[in-house]
Amino acid sequence: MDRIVLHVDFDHFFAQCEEARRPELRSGPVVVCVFSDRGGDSGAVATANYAARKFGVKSGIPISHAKSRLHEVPDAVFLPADFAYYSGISQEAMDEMKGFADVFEYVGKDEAYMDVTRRTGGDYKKASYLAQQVKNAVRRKTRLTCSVGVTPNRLLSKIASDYKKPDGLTVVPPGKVAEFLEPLDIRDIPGIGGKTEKALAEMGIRTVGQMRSVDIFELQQRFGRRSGTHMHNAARGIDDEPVSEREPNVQHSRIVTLKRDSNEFGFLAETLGELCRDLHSAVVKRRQRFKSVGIQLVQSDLSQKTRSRMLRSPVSDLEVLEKSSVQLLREALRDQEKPVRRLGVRISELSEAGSQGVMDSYF
Ligand code: DCP
Ligand code: CA
Ligand code: CA
Repeated sequence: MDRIVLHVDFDHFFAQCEEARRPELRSGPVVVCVFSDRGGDSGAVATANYAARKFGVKSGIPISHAKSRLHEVPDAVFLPADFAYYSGISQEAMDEMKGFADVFEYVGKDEAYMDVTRRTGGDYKKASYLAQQVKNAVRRKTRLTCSVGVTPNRLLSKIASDYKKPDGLTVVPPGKVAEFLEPLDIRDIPGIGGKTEKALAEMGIRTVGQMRSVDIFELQQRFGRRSGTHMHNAARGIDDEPVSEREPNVQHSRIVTLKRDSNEFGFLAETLGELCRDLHSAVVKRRQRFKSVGIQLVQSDLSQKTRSRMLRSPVSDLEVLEKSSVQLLREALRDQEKPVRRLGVRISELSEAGSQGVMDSYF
């Protein structure tokens, strides 16, 4: 049976949440800003609606640039990000979506993968009807539009959900994969960044179709074994990674804005230590253990970098938390160019500390 995977991504998420509670904003440019606590217009744009994007306003640019780009537009509004409100909307939407999936994988506040193979019997007609139902349900509940990709795997669905935005529905059955990928820009493949794009351009490669014609050994030689293989497979739409059950909120985290932007290991490690101690006290209070540790770096343009690792067994020790997160920080900083603005630590795969503790120490 053909596998069918949906990727759902909400359109201009933060901005659309703002439009949902103030529909009169819909007609003009809306820019959602994360003001830094350094005062004035310092800070970056989290996202903007499509009316604002027409003026070149997009995620990551400084707020001051956005303001000057929209200088002549009288009805443009700049709003501070209201994360708690967006989380609430996200949760409502995700709860609706879950009911339509065999396996539901929460990826982040505005996106999720859904395996629907079993309930559609591998039938793409049924799957595209189901995807439309998902869109309708999300819209009815939250007034939000989303874009959906329906394809044989995660990679292709991620590309497909981005293919037609906003309010898109892109269905690519197995027989149409090559035709769909051929003309796409290599930047449409998740994981291909500016550096790789430049190197490929030097080889005369701009489209996925062109990349497909490059020998796998040449790709591996130029980009390393892992990336080369990924590029080779991506150009053919190959991705065997299963959708795996994952729900939001089975984690605890702490995040702070640093006193100054920095990519100095010592300074960041010190802050991370404080975050770990704070986080750890919450775990102790709830008598929990964790099996996964992750860190999050928000860079000066608000782009994010995350690293995580699975521990051998669930623990509740502060030492393990500190040691693993500092190790992850070291890894994350290895090729770090931009300064870091916010730093966070997260634990997940939580379990109760009480019940199993004795068994574990016994074994
Ligand atoms: N975000 C952010 N800073 C960034 C990128 C994103 O704060 N540099 C936040 C705001 C976005 C949300 O994450 O609304 C989701 O990011 P997406 O990349 O999915 O972008 P949008 O949903 O805003 O737009 P699109 O319609 O292109 O998906
Ligand atoms: Ca989105
Ligand atoms: Ca997204």
